[in-house]
Amino acid sequence: MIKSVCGYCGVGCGLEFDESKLLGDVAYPVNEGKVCSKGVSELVSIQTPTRLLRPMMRDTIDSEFKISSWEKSIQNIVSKIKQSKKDKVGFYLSGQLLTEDYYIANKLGKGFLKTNNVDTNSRTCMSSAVVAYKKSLGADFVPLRMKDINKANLLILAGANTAEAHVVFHNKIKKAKKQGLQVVVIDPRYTDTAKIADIHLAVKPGSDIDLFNLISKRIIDECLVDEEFINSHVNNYDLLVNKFKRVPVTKMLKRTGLTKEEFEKFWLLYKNSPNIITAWTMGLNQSVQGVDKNLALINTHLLTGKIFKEGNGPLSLTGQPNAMGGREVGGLSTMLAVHLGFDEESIKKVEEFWGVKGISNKPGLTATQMLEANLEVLIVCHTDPIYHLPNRNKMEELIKEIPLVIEINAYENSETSKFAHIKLPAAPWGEKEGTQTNLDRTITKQEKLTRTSIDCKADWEIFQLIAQGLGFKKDFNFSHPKEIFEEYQEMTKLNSYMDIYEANYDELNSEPFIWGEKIVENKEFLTKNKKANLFFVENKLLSEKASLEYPFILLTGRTRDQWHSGTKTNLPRTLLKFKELNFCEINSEDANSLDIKNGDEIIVKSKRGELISYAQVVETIKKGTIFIPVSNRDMNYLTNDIYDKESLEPDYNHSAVKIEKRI
Ligand SMILES: Nc1nc2c(c(=O)[nH]1)N[C@H]1C(S)=C(S)[C@@H](COP(=O)(O)OP(=O)(O)OC[C@H]3O[C@@H](n4cnc5c(=O)[nH]c(N)nc54)[C@H](O)[C@@H]3O)O[C@H]1N2
Ligand SMILES: Nc1nc2c(c(=O)[nH]1)N[C@H]1C(S)=C(S)[C@@H](COP(=O)(O)OP(=O)(O)OC[C@H]3O[C@@H](n4cnc5c(=O)[nH]c(N)nc54)[C@H](O)[C@@H]3O)O[C@H]1N2
Ligand code: SF4
Ligand SMILES: [Mo]
Repeated sequence: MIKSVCGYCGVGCGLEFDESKLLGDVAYPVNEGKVCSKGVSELVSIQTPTRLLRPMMRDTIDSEFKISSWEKSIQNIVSKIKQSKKDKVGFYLSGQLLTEDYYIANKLGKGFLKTNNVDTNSRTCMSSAVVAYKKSLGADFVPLRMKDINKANLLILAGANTAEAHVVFHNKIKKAKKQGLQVVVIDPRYTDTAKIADIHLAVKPGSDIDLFNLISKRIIDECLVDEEFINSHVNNYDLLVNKFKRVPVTKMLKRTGLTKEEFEKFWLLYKNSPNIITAWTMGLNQSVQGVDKNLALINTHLLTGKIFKEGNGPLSLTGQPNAMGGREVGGLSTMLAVHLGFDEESIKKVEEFWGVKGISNKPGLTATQMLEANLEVLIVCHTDPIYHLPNRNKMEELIKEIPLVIEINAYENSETSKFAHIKLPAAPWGEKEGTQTNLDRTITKQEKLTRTSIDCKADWEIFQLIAQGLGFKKDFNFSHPKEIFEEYQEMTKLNSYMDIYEANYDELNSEPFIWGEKIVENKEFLTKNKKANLFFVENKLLSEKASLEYPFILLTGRTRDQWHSGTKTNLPRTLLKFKELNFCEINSEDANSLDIKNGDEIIVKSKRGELISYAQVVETIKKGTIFIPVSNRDMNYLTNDIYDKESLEPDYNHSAVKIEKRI
């Protein structure tokens, strides 16, 4: 029997591989044997005809791909990189890569090529949470664990649909409910998660800052502030209190769309709950004010001292399996490595560690900026930007201008592949090994369960080949992921609070390592003066507004059995098709007024583009709002490319659209 870990979502469930079957690992602390449909079918998806199995090349994106060799493909990439200015090379990575892949790509990009253009699709996902945690707590650090829900009295889920997106965690919530946990869901839709809630607050899209500010206001007004905690652990309290004296309470409540009664019922539960966890995901992060939404939420925990205390805290639910590991390595263009920034001291430490000189102190391009930066070479690995970036028509035009687009993928049918010149075949889950960190700092190991397909390579090996081609053989001479992990572990010693060097690679698949527990025990924030920061934020109403021409607000999100673009889950031979792939939820009153019936073919249009879908007439979504699942690969023809000014995360969730019945 081999133990491994699921490579889909941020929960990170332990799996056991027994006689060609995958089961949940009963002894594994994260999931105790539970697993969802995606986890158990990991192996099915590597046996599909849509795998990319050979390197492919073509001169222009209008010609056909031809099979190439590794040697020739790498040579082409290397010579183009050599001819290019280093700030015209971009590495577009993914929160689904393993830590070792990230480490090699980051070391090559920032350390040896001297370009900080190393970023990841986490930019479209968690970057608002990263920035907010850093601003308020001093570091990108999740201050509690999933199991804390067993000690909490109240769990607030804001813009998070755990029933579909963090399935095994959702199971744990249901179990904790039986022990008395109360659940509040804040979501414009009555989701499957809302069904288990004691209170569902169907807020208007984009109004979360108002709601969290209303909570903070009441905490202050009703003297529920933990003054002792504030005095010794929190900055900016007086400033915040002064600001809150003048907030327009009635207007704020009106913007949330909630009635006074709804808010008061929630407030009663809130103020009578000794231990509170607030968890959030894309409903807050993917916003033009994503960072502010996070800060408004974190404020409520700092004011009440409900943090660094069992059963309490602001819990960012990371989506991808190793977005956390990637962030720990430093795979964002706005950081250097191991949570260090681009200050002189950090650069010096990292230069010494890697034995290089001249690391740039300028933050690199974010994933959301790369296509607009006239790059000469773009290397995309384990992600599909043309599928996932907003305003797709514009992105398609931009990527066409890049002279060399390299795509490293385990499957051949991504949307980005339509714009690639070179495709390199990666070994997927099960054909390789390496480590990942789940959403609550648990470091685990994926195990190799079957032989690597003949011409495929692990992602780190591919980056290493490029590095070697560029002449950096001595520093990129790893023969096994364990060696990379151990070099990375050494590097974590450069950062005083990272204790990842204490983990033991060989044991990780059965005994995961939880890093940062000392920070929690010591209750020490990671800011300069060891105190957390409060920030006053206001809803600036920056999202696109519904208008007479485009009267609906579009929400997009997950369904339980599909994984994003579906290269691994939308397969003819699997059972992973319980829900339709292409539907559009619309409120029954809205549908009536447009004479749209269930199942009707519709065209959804925004100022930027359009797509075809099928109406699902429901009562579970707010009037004026529609929902399209991310399994509709065309969703981003509609979405707006405006970004949070600090995190550069897109405002995916709030684009104005109209609907026409297709005749
Ligand atoms: N409108 C809208 N847009 C969104 C979102 C939204 O909610 N709404 N969500 C955003 C978020 S949060 C995210 S995380 C992104 C996700 O968007 P993407 O990351 O683009 O989506 P995936 O389909 O997960 O892409 C993963 C790719 O990796 C490939 N792959 C699988 N295994 C391997 C492997 O082992 N190695 C390599 N090299 N490749 C492999 C898959 O075939 C696939 O093409 O989308 C973002 N875009
Ligand atoms: N099955 C499955 N699971 C996944 C994934 C997958 O592709 N498939 N992807 C993984 C990834 S990368 C991610 S990032 C996570 C995402 O995990 P979630 O964020 O939980 O998933 P979404 O479906 O995007 O849910 C966002 C919710 O926010 C709500 N929402 C939209 N606008 C607002 C708003 O203004 N305010 C509030 N309060 N709510 C709002 C939406 O209605 C939706 O229910 O899922 C992970 N898990
Ligand atoms: S909940 Fe997430 S980690 Fe667990 S089996 Fe499902 S997809 Fe995998
Ligand atoms: Mo994500």
